[in-house]
Amino acid sequence: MSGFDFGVAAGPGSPREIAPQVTWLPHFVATAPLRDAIDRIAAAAPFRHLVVPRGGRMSVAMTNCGTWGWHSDRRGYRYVDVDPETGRPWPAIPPAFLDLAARAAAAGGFPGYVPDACLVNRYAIGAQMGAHRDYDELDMSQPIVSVSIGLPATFLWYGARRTDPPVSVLLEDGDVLVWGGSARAGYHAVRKLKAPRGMAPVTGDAPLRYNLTFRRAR
Ligand code: MD3
Ligand code: FE
Repeated sequence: MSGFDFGVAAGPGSPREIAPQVTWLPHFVATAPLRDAIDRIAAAAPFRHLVVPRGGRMSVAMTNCGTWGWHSDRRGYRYVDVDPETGRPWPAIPPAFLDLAARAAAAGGFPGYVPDACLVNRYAIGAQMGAHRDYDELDMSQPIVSVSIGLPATFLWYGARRTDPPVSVLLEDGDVLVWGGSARAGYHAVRKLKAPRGMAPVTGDAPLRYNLTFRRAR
């Protein structure tokens, strides 16, 4: 099935190139402040399940912050500067997010990163993202920075062909991935989110995973 497995967590502060120009930064950031910021974003631009052009509803709920927000409906995929749900511009990217994205991009070999879009994905138990490529952005030389928050999920990296055996990475709370260059147009997917087991829900936290995906859309 998988070409390689990186299921065992590396220690914090040990960047690892899991494929050419795909850098994994395990436990790069403390996520409690990020969760609070996500709650504020969602208060202004609620999470919603977008419809894909063929009519299906995505299992992942999404919202955005930034000048541009990713949107999908029957007409296609695109970036929009007004939230079609609220009729208002998307909330601004919080300064702490911009700082995090720039520090992570630099650690992955892309200094001077200034994203103008941040897609916020929310996975409940059972949600998944099928194999796809992201190419709605104008300048594909700009990297993407992804920040995982909450429950762990298995991320699959296929690379140039979706039929190749994927590299599998268990993304945990605080992990960051940076993609650029040759990896920017690669196929990737997220496996169906599993319910946590073996521990009582003492924290009162909802069983969710969030992913911040920073992009340069324009
Ligand atoms: C590699 N999100 O929103 S983030 C997405 O965990 C998406 O929610 C996943 O794929 C998630 O499009 C994975 C990592 C990611 C995002 C965009 C990429 C990896 C990428 C674009 C090109 C190459
Ligand atoms: Fe993607």
